[in-house]
Amino acid sequence: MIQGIILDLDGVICDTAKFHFEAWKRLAEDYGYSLTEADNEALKGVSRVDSLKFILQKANTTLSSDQFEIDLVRKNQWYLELVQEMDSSFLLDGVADFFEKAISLNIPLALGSASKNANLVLEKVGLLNKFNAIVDANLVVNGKPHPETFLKAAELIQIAPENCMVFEDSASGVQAAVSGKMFVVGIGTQNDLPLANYCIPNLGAFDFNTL
Ligand code: B16
Ligand code: MG
Repeated sequence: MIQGIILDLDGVICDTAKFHFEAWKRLAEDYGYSLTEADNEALKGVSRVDSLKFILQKANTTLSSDQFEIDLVRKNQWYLELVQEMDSSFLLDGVADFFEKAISLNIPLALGSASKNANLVLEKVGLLNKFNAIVDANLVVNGKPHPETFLKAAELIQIAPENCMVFEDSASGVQAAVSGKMFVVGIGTQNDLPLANYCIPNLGAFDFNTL
């Protein structure tokens, strides 16, 4: 029986994936590599450090550890410039109604994101005070696909993992929720997210009667 809901951020609540892509693409150009849409898909839900490692591998280049740190900061600064423009109009379809419905049903809500910028993004889109718990990359040691992010979120809302439903748009995030023994609703297609229990295009398509 589902008693708690855990939501991913980028790609589930708001379309920040396009901002991550823009910032990574700008950085990859410095390495002479043109980031592709397929790379963007692969980078969803992947931590900042692992994303840079992936891009360096694609670009067939390496960086000194100092330059690696510098480039992580450069990418994040470009990303944050784009985030500054955000407001509630950046919420994906159906998100506002989803929150209204879940809160009216008294279902505990947690965030489970791989981002270190989650609090800022939630504040920009006006959802920061709607969560019972927020777990982001600042609070965990092991990022997705490890289940720690979602297990920590379940612990904070005091719901057993098997009674949690996770909404997630990335393959690594779906894997994390499956490893945590949670029910996973994929945001996207079953083709991209074969391990999800089922998929819907956005939170607006979720039917609370199925809980
Ligand atoms: P940051 P999510 C993930 O967030 C993004 O999908 C991924 O593209 C990004 O690299 C990662 O957060 C780290 O983000 O650089 O802001 O710490 O989808 O798990 O909410
Ligand atoms: Mg995501």
